[in-house]
Amino acid sequence: MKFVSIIIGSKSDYEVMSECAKTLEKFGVLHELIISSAHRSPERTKDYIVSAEKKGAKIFVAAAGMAAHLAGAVAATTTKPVIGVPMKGGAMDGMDAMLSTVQMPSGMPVATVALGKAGAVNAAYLAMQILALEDKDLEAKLLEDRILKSKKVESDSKDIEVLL
Ligand code: RP5
Repeated sequence: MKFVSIIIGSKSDYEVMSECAKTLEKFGVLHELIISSAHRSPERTKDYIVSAEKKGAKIFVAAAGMAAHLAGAVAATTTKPVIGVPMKGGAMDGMDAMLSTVQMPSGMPVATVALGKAGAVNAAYLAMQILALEDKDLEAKLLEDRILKSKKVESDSKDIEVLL
């Protein structure tokens, strides 16, 4: 069983990160989601990653805010791809989380996506694009999704466009 593992640093990250889970569900991609923190529950985080890999986790999505070390801690524990989602909030409204997530040392990558809901959704898409390298059905679904997006741009424009 292959699946995407989503780890969120706090219950307060759930509303945003449920968008990641919903996007995976829309494409029929299995996922797990747990709360575990790099700071508040480091042992739980490490134990979960080891057990998730044994069960078939192919990609990890890690979301945290403020001094966001969760994605980096996940990357330290696995060689599977890690996608980091910085959460908005706190005194710096996510700038701290974005820099903490993206600025990994050489050789320890975290593919960092945008802050907030756009990042949550893009984490799901990026995870699926990686899985689609070896899954033709999923690749076809992603291509169909691109076509629908392109058609929506055209129909939205038709409603309001002004052309000479
Ligand atoms: C981070 O601190 C969490 O990922 C969350 O985004 C932020 C605030 O956590 P709570 O105080 O709301 O639990 O570790």
